[in-house]
Order: sequence, then structure tokens, then C-alpha cells
Amino acid sequence: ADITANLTAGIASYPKPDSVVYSYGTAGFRMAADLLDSVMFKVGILAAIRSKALGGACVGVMVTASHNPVPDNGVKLVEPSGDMLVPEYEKIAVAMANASTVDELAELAAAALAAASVAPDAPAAVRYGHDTRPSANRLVAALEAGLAVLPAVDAIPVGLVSTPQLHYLVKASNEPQFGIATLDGYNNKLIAAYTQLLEAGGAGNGEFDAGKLFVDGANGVGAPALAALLAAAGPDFALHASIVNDGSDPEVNILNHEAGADYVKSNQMPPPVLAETADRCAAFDGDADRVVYFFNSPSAGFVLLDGDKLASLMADYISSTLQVLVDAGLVAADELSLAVIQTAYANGASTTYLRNELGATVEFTKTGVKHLHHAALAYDIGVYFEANGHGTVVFSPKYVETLARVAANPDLATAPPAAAAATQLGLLPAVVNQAVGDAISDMLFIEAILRIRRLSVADWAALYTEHPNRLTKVAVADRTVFTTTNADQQLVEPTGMQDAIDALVAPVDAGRAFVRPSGTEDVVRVYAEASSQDAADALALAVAKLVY
Ligand code: NG1
Ligand code: ZN
Repeated sequence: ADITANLTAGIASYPKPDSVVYSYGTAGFRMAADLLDSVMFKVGILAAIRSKALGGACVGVMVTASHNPVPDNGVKLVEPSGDMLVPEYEKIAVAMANASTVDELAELAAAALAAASVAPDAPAAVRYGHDTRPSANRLVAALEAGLAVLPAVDAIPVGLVSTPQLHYLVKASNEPQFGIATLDGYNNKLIAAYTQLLEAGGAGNGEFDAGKLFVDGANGVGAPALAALLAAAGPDFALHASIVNDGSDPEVNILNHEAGADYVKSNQMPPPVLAETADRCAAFDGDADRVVYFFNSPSAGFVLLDGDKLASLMADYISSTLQVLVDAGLVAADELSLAVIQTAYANGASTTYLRNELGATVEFTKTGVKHLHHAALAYDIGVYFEANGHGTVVFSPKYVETLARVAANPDLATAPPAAAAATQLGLLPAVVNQAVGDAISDMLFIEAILRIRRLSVADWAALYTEHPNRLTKVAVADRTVFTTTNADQQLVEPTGMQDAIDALVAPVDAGRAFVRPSGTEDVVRVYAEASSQDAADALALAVAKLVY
């Protein structure tokens, strides 16, 4: 095919709206779906170029706007390893998205190919999927037009998938040892790992009654994805979940509307359908890459277990299971490093718990999972979560080798607790979707820990008590005038504003506050913590007034 003719046709079908300046934010391109057609076309071209630049390794494209309202949509690119797009290509993506003529676009595409020293007809493979939004089909068609611009592109649609499933499919198609690159492969890997983990932990089916679990699917893709996994697992699976907000009735089940992890976390209340239950509840977000838990306590009312609580339980379980091997002399005390990576939005009580009670290393990064993921990779066990429930655990090759060495140790035969600990730890890299935060995989890991430890959701909530806090947002004329440093905890610009914030925080008991521009919405976020809810609210309000 003639590349110039394809570009000309594409620019004509998918013209760039004049008024819009596109940027690649915390979660890729994200905005009103009506403004994204031209972006999709260009992302198709760029995804093909990225794959060509990597010798034809499969890259991914996910069309989703996660927890945002139905009229929005978005798109992000996935590297062959399952990671987020590298920053160098984010820049090219932005330049292409903002190009309005055939010449501009042709030049950018040629420059990107030249920078990678590849020919336009080098082989490429791109897997692409989408969430449940009504704009998905139209936007995927624009993406496909982009994928068809350059020759020799193997464009592989995977249809309706969660964001973490797309990451899994991409990673598995490049690394066969990671898993089988199909949705059955995804389900079967998690089912097997979860089942074996429970058996090793003495909590197989029938050994422990974990009580009822409700899962709020946010009326998004997480509901059918989980239903498919449970169906594949069959009736003997040691997890029985009732899925609500499953999107089944389009009249009432509106994506992310009074449903899902973001609703629960932002409003600090259960979705209406789960307002009454005292049972354990998990809530996914619209593309199922986040999960939080909650329950309605007869005495304490609504209790949220957010990403910080998930990270704390996972770190607690992993470090104490590892300690069994250290005590048995099978692993040296400092052989495997463990850290928890948090952002400024992590509740201060979680950081104190992790550092002082668990003795864990805690590191802070900027907001956005790509930053947390990157920091986590520096450790043998890197637990990372945003407070909103987005996170996972990554394990180093040394972790895998160490556990393999321990598993081969003949002393294990006479040390059942150490053998059980070694088996459990050896299974974790398969239970946890290491490619990216995954609501289903994170939930299975948490469910396994609760069963193995015989913990109720209330026991888990009691790990530590959150400091009262308030997260609010302020609409400003231009959020780009706000710049931050020190993992988003301090403002650099506007000049002088950080001093003013410090002056407001200083007199507040256990006070903490920071301001940063959102990467996904046209707002500035304000977060405050204090020793009482009133004080946290007052501090957030005072800081917000500085920002207006
Ligand atoms: P922004 O809008 O940049 O604050 C939000 C979340 C992030 C992350 C991204 C991606 C908060 C405070 N911010 O980013 O943690 O999840 O969306 O979806 O929750
Ligand atoms: Zn999401």
C-alpha cells in the first residue's frame, strides 16, 4: 500500500479538531470520546512504529477511560514487557496527536522510524482491546485505520478486555514462559496459582469458611471478566463471589455511576446496592485495574480498605512468610530486599505502620503507576499501591532463583512449616499479575491471605487506623502553572505558594497537606491530613483557597 495515500485518507477521515491540544497524561490520552478519533488513528500508526522499532515484538493498545464517566474515553500504549510506554515515545505520541497535516504526520512517522533505524515495511505486531464504553467500536475503527497505514503490521484484536488482561496478553505473547497469550491462559494461570497457594497455606476449599464476598464490577469490564474466570474455575473453586453492578441492565447499570472503586474511595461510602450488607465487599474500577475493599460494620459504620491497606496486608504476609525461611536458615536475613512504594496520597498511618511495625522500607514516588512500578523494580519484592487501589507486587529474577533453590533443599522434607512457606512464596509470582495492577489478581491474592491467615475483613482493617484526611479538587484556569517536586509533596510553582501551605500546616496537630495538578482531569488536587476530620477538612479548605 502507498503510505502517503493511507495518511491522506486517514487525515481526511479523522481530522484533528482545531481547538484541542493533546497531552499524554498519567493514563495516556484521555478526554471526551468525541475528541479522540484523530488521536486513535495516530496511536495506531505509532503502535506499529514502536513494534517495528523493537524488532516486531508485540506491543499493546488499550482503549479505556477507566473510572471516568461514560462520555469519556482514552487510549494508552503498552510495551512488549507489559509495562507502560517509554517516555521517549510519549513525546512522539504527543507530537503526532497534535499534527494536523499529512506532511507533519508523515515527517514525524519517518523521523520515528529513522531514529529506530527501521524500514517502514519491517514487521510489527499489535494487540488491541477496549472496555465497555459505547464509543469503543467507533474509536477502535479509527485505531485500525492507523494500524493499516504502514505495511507488514499484524493487527490482532482482542476485543472486550480489562486493562490488566491486555497487559497480560501482550507480555505473554512476547514471553511464552509468562503465560499462554489468551484469555483462557489468563484465567487458568490465576485459577491454578490461587488454588495451589490456598492448599500450601492450609486453606483449600472446605478448610475455612471465609464468609460471603460481594464484588462491585463498576458496571464495567471487570464484571464479565471475573464471571468468566469463576465459570472456568468451576464449582469447587475456593472463592464464591456475588457480582453486583455487573452492567447487565443498560437502563440502570451505568458505568462508574454509583458503582465501583472510585465511587467508593472518593465518596467514602458504599455503592447504593451494597449499602446494607455487613459482608466483605470488593469494588473494581471501570477497567478492572484497581480494587478496594469495604464493609459496613454494625458498630463503626462504613469501613474502607484502600490501596494502602492492600499493600500493608500483602507486605505483612510476604515478610512474615519469608521470615519462616530465614528462621529455618534457608534464606539469609538480608538476602531478599522488600519495599513498599507509595505516593503522597498514601495515608500517613499506613506509612508509619509499614516502617515502624513491619520494619519495611517505604519509598515515595510521583503519582501514576508507571512511577511506582519503576521504583518497585529496584527491589526483590516490590509492593506498590496507590491509595485508590491501583497496584501490584513485582518479584525480581533473584527472588525466583532463591525460591527455586530453597524448594530444591532436601532439608525441607523434615520442616513442614518451611516447606509450606517456600511453596507459598514460590507461587506468588503467578498469583500476582506483575505486568500491571489487576483488580482480579489483587483480589485473589487478598482472598488467599485472608483464608491462610484466618482473618476477617475487620481483623484486616485493624492493622492500623487511618489518619483523618480530605481529598478535594479545585478547577483552575491553567493547571500547568502548578509544578511539583519531592514526589509531588511540594510545589515549586507558583512561587511562594509552598511557603503559604507550610504556614497553614504548621499549627495543625499531625497536619500534612499538598497540592498537585491532576494528570487526568482539568483540576488541581488538594490533600490534607490531621488528627481529626474537622481539622483535615479545615486544612484542605484553607489550602484550596490558596489555589483558587
Ligand atoms: P491524577 O488525575 O493525575 O491525580 C488519577 C489518580 C492517580 C492515578 C491516575 C490514573 C488520585 C489522587 N489520582 O491521577 O492515582 O490512578 O488517575 O488513573 O487518585
Ligand atoms: Zn482503571
